[in-house]
Amino acid sequence: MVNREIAAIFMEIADLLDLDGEKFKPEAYRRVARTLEQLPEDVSVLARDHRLTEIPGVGDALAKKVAEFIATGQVHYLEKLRGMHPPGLLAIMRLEGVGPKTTRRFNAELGIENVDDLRKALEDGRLDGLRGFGPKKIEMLRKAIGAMGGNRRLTLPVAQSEAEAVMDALKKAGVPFDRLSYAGSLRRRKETVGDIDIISTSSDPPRVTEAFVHIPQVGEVKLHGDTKATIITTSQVQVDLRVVSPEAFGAALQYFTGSKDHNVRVRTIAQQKGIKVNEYGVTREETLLPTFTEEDVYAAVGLQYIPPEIRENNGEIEAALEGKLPRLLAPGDVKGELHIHVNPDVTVDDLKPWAKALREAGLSYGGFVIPTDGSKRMDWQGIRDRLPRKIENVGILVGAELALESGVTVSEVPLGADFEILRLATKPTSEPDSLLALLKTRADDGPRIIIGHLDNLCGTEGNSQASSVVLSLTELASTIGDAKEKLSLEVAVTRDRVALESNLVRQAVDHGLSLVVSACPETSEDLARIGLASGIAARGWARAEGVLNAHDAVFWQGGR
Ligand code: DGT
Ligand code: CA
Ligand code: CA
Repeated sequence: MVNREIAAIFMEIADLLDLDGEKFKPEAYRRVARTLEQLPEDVSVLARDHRLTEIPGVGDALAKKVAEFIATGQVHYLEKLRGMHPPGLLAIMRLEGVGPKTTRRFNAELGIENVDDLRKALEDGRLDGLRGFGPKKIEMLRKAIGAMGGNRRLTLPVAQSEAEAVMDALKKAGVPFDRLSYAGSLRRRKETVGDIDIISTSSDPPRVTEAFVHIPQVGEVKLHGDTKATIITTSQVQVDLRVVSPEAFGAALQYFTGSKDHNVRVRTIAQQKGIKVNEYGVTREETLLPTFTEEDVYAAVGLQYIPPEIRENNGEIEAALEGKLPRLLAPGDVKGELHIHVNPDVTVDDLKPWAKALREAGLSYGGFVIPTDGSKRMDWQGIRDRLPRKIENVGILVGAELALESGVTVSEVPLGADFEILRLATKPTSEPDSLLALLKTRADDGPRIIIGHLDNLCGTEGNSQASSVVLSLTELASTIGDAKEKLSLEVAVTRDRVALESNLVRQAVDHGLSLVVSACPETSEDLARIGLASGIAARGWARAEGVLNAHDAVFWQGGR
């Protein structure tokens, strides 16, 4: 769905118009952008049916731009606006406490074109004499720049969409390469990512790096060589690119996927066998062996293939040496999404576009969840009976979502719903014991329970923040006993965050608790994030067997 892409374009147009000092236009673009982000319908369908102007806030002029993007993948107006300003100015304008006016002044009075220029001007004291720039304002600026540079890490979903955008741009640049993959912590599906690493193969590496430093996302070029390059994008994300020959792709991908600790172990094991492993390949008896794939690397060292998600030197090497690695959950194992929010008055027509999107995402059922605060009795059976069990072969489940904001006094169980999501939104004020008792009662009497937002409650056992830990997974698993068969923990990746960290996932897996992986989608496009959620689960060594929505719905739905 292109809605999100067009929304991003309108947001950028709004920012650029702000920079021009336009008064009302920017807000008009932003409003439409927000509408587009929430719109359940695909705008390309609306464009085809000449219904674009039915979107609130969209007149002929905006409709034309939407249609232009759908037809050409570009909006000329945006290109024109971009051409009128140095590309680094937007990043300055987005700094805390800096608006369009100040940005224009930096540019006009001091010739500042990007954040780096601004940093230097601060260091040189060139801002000190500037009208309206007292020590307080300068300190604020220093902080804002400090917060964006250096140790800022991205969350996994944000890094993934940055990487996809960069790789798409590179593909569109029309240079000769055949393989293109991200590596590093992003490929390991780490919850936070420092920088993005990309590996590609080509018969003409300099042409690839040349194209790379000219993609539209480039804010700054840090390094530009024949086989490697580093850019900082306009949204301040570092991207490293390496170009290697096809017969070195496996070794390079393995090396740059890391982790460093994992690589050190692999190399040591290789050395003991008289084999050398590095980013250029595998060398045995002075001969460089081709490694077209990572499988070639692990096979040469005598290790079972190890999936990227668990390459952390956390037991995976030992298991692989013995050939005892479990088959971990893969994105293709997931059969349903169980966390799609709807209103209590949801109709079949509301569900139809979702059924289509689920099918197109390769899923066979969807869980439609109605949030409640437990204060009002809801006719769950009535809602269930009102909606079909299937729409064109896609299973329709109805879920009740209860947010336990404070205290755990809710006794009502949502009989009639297919499942319940208990969102432990904030730390309950009551004791862990009563929370466990509540879970047990609900698991005994009600439908299957999925616990969301567990991070607020649990911590890694023995960690330094133990005082903030309300309950441990060990306690949870042992206290609820057999009821744990009807309880699953949600591993969710939303637009900007990961809701159950993989170290907790691994504890849950060790305790025999089952999981649910979810993208918490707001639009059909968001369903792609299930791949990230399943990556986090795999990082916690989850197998398909232990993931509820990697099973057909009938497997677990009947048991209430
Ligand atoms: P990040 O970016 O901080 O989230 O973490 P990574 O793991 O992506 O780290 P990065 O980008 O510094 O390097 C990518 C991979 O390259 C890393 O996982 C392993 C490999 N690598 C980088 N530097 C070294 C090194 O000094 N020794 C070894 N063995 N591997 C390295
Ligand atoms: Ca990295
Ligand atoms: Ca890197």
